[in-house]
Amino acid sequence: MLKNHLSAVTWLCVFLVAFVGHPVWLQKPPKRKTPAQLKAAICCEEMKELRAQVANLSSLLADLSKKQESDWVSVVMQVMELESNGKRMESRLTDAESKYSEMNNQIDIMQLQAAQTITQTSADAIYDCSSLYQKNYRISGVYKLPPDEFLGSPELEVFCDMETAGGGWTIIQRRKSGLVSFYQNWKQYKQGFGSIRGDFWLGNEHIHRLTRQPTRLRVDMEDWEGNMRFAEYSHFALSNEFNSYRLFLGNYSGNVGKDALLYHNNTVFSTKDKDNDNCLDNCAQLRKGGYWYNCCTDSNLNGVYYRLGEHRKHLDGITWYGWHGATYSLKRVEMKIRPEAFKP
Ligand SMILES: [Ca+2]
Repeated sequence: MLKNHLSAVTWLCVFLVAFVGHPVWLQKPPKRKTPAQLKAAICCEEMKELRAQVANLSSLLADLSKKQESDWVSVVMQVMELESNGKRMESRLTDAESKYSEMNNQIDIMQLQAAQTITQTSADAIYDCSSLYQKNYRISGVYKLPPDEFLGSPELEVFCDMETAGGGWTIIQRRKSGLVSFYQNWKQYKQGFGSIRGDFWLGNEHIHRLTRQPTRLRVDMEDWEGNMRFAEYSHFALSNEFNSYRLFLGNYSGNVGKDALLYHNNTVFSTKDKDNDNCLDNCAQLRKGGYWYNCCTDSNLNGVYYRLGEHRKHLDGITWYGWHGATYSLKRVEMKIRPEAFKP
């Protein structure tokens, strides 16, 4: 019985101790969280925060990825554009290159043409009838030679014989009609006179200029019976006026008998107003012409034109002593020149 009693007391004590020691038990327990609970709460908040952050990040990532995507697209677009620009540039470059090459080609052609022009001006310039012949002018007649800029001489009208002995002859004297007097003064003989299609003297100044290059002379003659003869000289030149248009002749060839110009070789020109001959007489006045008088003549190609029947009276006719003698005046004479180097 005691044992039960003790046990009851013990329980009572425990109860009391517990009750006194912990009066709070009787109170309403405060809403305090345990550390674990706190920890859990903090975690949750952190989690929430983290989740929010993750969500934010995800959205950012999505944004970013969207942006990246759009950026990528724009990059791709830009690359494509660049590529097409590159292609365009390349094609422009090709165009430019082809244009450049075309221009270069044109420049080459122009340079070639310029070179050819220079060659033409030096080699193919028109000096006389032989130049015209080489340029395929093959019909005898009147031509105009361009002015000589070097000498300052004007344009010159000439008559070209493109047929006789290969052609290319510039005629310096003609007697055929008798309509022009050859009894002229120094000045007239210097500059020339007469009619280019009829009787004329080309002019000592022009003849001098034309014979600055090695030149041949040919004299074609016809008598009143219709016989034709010629004399040719492998070299022919006239000095300048200061040297009184002195005559220089090379080797004779031809079919007109005796060479009747040899006697006049190395003599100077005389006219009625300028006696440069080798005689006490005035040969020009005696022979009524202008010529390279010696003392006085073995030929007188610039003498007086006499028609058939008149020519035996005087010694001043158009004579070639080696053929018909001193008193026979010829019907027709032509003196013509061309370069020694001319090849028909
Ligand atoms: Ca004299």
